[in-house]
Amino acid sequence: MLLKRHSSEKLFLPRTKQVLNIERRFFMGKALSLGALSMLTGCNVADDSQAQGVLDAMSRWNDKVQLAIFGTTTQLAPTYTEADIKDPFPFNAYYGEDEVRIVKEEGYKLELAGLIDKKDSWTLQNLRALPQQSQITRHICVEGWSAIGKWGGVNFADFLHMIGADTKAKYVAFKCADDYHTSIDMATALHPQTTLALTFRDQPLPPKYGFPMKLRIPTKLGFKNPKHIMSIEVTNDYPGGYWEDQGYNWFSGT
Ligand SMILES: Nc1nc2c(c(=O)[nH]1)N[C@H]1C(S)=C(S)[C@@H](COP(=O)(O)O)O[C@H]1N2
Ligand SMILES: [Mo]
Repeated sequence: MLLKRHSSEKLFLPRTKQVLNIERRFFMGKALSLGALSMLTGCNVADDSQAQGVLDAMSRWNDKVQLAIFGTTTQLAPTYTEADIKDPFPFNAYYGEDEVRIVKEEGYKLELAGLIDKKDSWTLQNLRALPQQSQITRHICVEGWSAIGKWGGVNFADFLHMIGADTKAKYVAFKCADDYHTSIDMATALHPQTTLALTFRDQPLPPKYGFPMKLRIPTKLGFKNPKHIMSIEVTNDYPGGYWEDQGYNWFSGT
């Protein structure tokens, strides 16, 4: 069993009923998603009033345990219909909406760094010329709200392969136009739904939702979805992140 790999390490597993339940399900060989978490805990993660408790329980897990359980999952996040899209879609950042960072398209270039063969920077025009995908998925914020939105852009796995990224590396890290940064594991970067999103509801990403681009990861909590991306780095050195460095659980996903 996967968990055995870490059995010699100190695990900080709170033995709450929820966690025991989840562990039990894991040993029964079931994969977990945020939807499955709802079923297990009897709380609807998608319901704002119930989400907080479940998400708090999740964030108490040790990252390594989560990686052992979820690390190789290719399970897809649920998708929804146009009618389910939340309007207006909520804005969130570590600052208020009046301070949204305005990035100009003119002169913008996405910078690439680290374990990547072709490090040439990308204009928005060049990114728009690549094949595009879009999905309607639920964004779940650790603060206890969720909303369904539609994001479109470049399949991130295709992009990583195209630029010759070392997909055996551990992490992909993002620096943003504000002081935000975050990082994800390579399995999540290569997940088929992970999208370098250039649009929201088929329109160019509005400034408040992260113009010129955000990484849309429907299998991760909202704070793992960086907006206003300026640079992408592939690395084996743990990069952390804005909230992760302040104690939010790094894995935070399914
Ligand atoms: N650059 C940047 N990205 C960010 C954040 C931020 O403050 N700055 N906040 C994160 C959090 S906590 C959430 S919930 C989502 C909110 O995205 P939205 O404004 O599209 O709802 O963006 C995430 N990405
Ligand atoms: Mo969030």
